[in-house]
Amino acid sequence: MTTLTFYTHPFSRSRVTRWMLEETGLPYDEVVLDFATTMKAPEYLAVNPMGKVPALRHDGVVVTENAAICLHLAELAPEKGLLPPPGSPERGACYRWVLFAAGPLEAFITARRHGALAPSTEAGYGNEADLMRTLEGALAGRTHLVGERFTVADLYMAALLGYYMRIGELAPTPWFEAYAGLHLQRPAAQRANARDDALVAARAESA
Ligand SMILES: N[C@@H](CCC(=O)N[C@@H](CS)C(=O)NCC(=O)O)C(=O)O
Repeated sequence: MTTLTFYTHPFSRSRVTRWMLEETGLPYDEVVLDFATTMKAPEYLAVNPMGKVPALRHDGVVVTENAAICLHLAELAPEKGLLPPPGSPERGACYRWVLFAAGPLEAFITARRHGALAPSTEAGYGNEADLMRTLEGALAGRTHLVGERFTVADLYMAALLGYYMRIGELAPTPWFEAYAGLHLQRPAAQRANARDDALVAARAESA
């Protein structure tokens, strides 16, 4: 039997992983860590030497990197159709958008937030105008990034866009709001958020 252990913190990118776990319907154990303490302790550094969350242990093998974890989970539940068939052009497009969000988009927003943008020809993220044109071209008037159904690409992109709009790092254009708003209403997203919100509340009470 498959065993999945999810290492997490409710105020982190792990919320994206939890949403994905909930979409798959697979059972999982969770280990909730604290920043700076248990996340940097030898026990957890043996799981992820980066001392960061999320991480997923799958039958004794560790997968880190949110995008890799989400793609892997999509493969573990093929009946949910969260990834198009292996080798199909649509599968390639899914990889494209998950990695575009996890790579250029995240890196650009983090660099800009900290006032450290690199020259656009060197940086994998290029520049803001090109990034926004690419995103708007993919999302304007559409509800799905790939084909006509919800995939892991929509999960990853909607989670990121929703978060960046909430913290004021992305202007809430009508396309972005409609797209993220639609997918964030999915029952699995709501279950995931409810679990993380409960973890936050429990910590506030015990503090
Ligand atoms: N590239 C990693 C980034 C993970 C990451 O930076 N996680 C943050 C939380 S959102 C973290 O664990 N920070 C704690 C620390 O670095 O001490 C991924 O995409 O999973």
